[in-house]
Amino acid sequence: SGRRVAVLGATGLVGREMLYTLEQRNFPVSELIPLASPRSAGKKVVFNGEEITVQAVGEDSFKGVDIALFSAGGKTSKQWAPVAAASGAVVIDNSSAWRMDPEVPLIVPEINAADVSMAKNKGIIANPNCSTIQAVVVLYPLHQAAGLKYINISTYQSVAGTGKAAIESLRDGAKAAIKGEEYKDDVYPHSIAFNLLPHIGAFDDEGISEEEWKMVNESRKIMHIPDLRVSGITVRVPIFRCHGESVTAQFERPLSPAEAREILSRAPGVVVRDDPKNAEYPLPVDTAGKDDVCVGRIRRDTGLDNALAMWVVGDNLRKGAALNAVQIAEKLA
Ligand code: A2P
Ligand code: 11C
Repeated sequence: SGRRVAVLGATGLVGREMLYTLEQRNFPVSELIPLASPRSAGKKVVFNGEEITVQAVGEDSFKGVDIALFSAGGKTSKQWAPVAAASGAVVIDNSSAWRMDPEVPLIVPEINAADVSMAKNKGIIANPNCSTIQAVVVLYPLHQAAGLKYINISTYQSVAGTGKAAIESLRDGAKAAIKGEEYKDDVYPHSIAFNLLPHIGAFDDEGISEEEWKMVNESRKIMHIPDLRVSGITVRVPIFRCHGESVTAQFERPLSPAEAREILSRAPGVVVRDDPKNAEYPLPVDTAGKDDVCVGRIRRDTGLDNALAMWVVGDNLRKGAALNAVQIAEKLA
């Protein structure tokens, strides 16, 4: 027994993390089929101690596949998810291509696992954006207690969210900057080393970025709060892995920091680290490689009624991508 699992994008940062997560959680895999672009055909990946050859994705790649995990970008997903679904596979797609399709469920298992039944229409389940996932995992239990009215989020996002090429950009850009040399970044519009880029995804005519719209639309869809007010800014920062978020949340009813801490200490997928006087708060270096989203600095918002402010750090490749996708697969299996 076990499932035939294809991973499209198996050579990428998230794809590799998907293989590792399947292994680590003992997902019942009878056959693993690593897929990528023709550039990677013939490369090897290691899964459960076995070397497996990467294949270029094609029309026949999904024959007999039960579950197809996709993380190869939106365009690739638009092209291949319908092919995989027509072959009988359930696609769990990490790109933004299908998330807002009303026939496609957008799942964070701790919040809306029941929505997977919607997948019967298209055979596609969408995995949310990394920065959305880590915010809603923390916000939803507080919503259940006090009713969310408004959220404002500023993100501090690592280069891992951009993919493997961006890891080199940060490393090479930092080396060049330390030597005082010019560096021409070919991933970002400016060098990311020792810099902050308030620019994630393309801007619309109002000057709002794609990543900022994902925070708005995906949060509403996952938590089933269609009229939730959401604002913020998304920023790329020069760290390799994990996203940080400054989150302000206003509620219908009063909620004290102590109550929020208590609720979050029982919330699935969340760990509270909140003793600022002893310099204890969520840090990317501690959260990298961890499953749980870490929240701390929980405090009264000094400007709004019935509002809390907090600091949230999550591993964007794990809960933000691969782990959440594998948790969805576990719900199916
Ligand atoms: P490849 O390594 O062959 O380019 P990352 O997000 O870390 O940059 O990784 C992106 C992943 O998506 C890689 O596995 C990459 O494969 C894959 N990919 C990118 N474009 C395509 C495509 N057109 N068809 C199939 N896989 C693709
Ligand atoms: C980033 N959040 O950190 C993006 C990466 O919609 O899945 C993921 C883009 C997406 O750049």
